[in-house]
Amino acid sequence: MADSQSRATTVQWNIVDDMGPLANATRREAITIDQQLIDDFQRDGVCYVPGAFVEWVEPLRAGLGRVMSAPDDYAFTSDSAEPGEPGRFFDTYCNWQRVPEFSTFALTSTAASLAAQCMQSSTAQFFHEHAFAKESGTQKATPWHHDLPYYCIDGHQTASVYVALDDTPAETAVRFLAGSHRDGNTYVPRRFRTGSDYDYDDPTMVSAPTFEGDDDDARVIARELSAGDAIVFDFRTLHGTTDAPVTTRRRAFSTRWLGDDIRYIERLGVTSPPLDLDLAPGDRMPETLFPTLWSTS
Ligand SMILES: O=C(O)CCC(=O)C(=O)O
Repeated sequence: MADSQSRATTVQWNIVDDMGPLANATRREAITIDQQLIDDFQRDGVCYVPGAFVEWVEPLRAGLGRVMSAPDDYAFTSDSAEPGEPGRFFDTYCNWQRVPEFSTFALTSTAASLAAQCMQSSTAQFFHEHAFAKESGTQKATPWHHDLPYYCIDGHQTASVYVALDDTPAETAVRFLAGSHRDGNTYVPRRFRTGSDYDYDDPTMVSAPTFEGDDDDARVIARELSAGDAIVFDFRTLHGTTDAPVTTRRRAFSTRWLGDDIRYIERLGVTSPPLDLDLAPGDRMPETLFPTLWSTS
């Protein structure tokens, strides 16, 4: 998650009033994954699907490249390496309506089906996309965090489908704390730029732990990735990286999916994205903005 205040202005993210017609006009292929992967996801909060999106690597790189070269033309873009720090740590989200490669991925790839299976949900509703790039030389860690408390939603059936867009050694790949999705804690969102917690005045949240030099911690899962590999993880699973130097550019594209039990919640601080929705706690997220792209019923 980015620090949503790190760029003062942002273009409007929702430029299509109703995504329903596009969702209805497109078809998504199914993927059937081994029960073992679903068991991994349910137990650890994360599973790995090698080679799942190889054909999407080039288009997604192209889309991300345009956003990176003109960030002011896109919504919610951040550079989290401070001036003077080596490399570049860029992220951007909610641009799927502006970047055809991103919307085509959401609307036609197997990601919706993959997410639904991992969540064990009869539906997968698209929430948004989030893309990341660390350039060679970057030493900025991704701070340990989990995603759910950044969002105005709550529930148990969530999945991010994270596609590696470059071959990435385990040392600099995103890593996960196995089982943390079930630890019962809600962790205060953290700024990517400073690693500091948001100023949330929510007594139900606690500060996330960090895992420095975590290679000896058996609970930490970190794997080498090839471009096109997918990681699927629960919004509640703690994840982050060390500050090991990135030796070759590593980019990733993540889509966020909501399952059957997900409902709107009001948070006691700014959310990411900072949505301005006319909803009451307990409402379903509106289909016009967040279309259901997978349904087994
Ligand atoms: O790739 C990374 O370092 C961070 C990824 C992340 O935080 C996410 O997808 O939620």
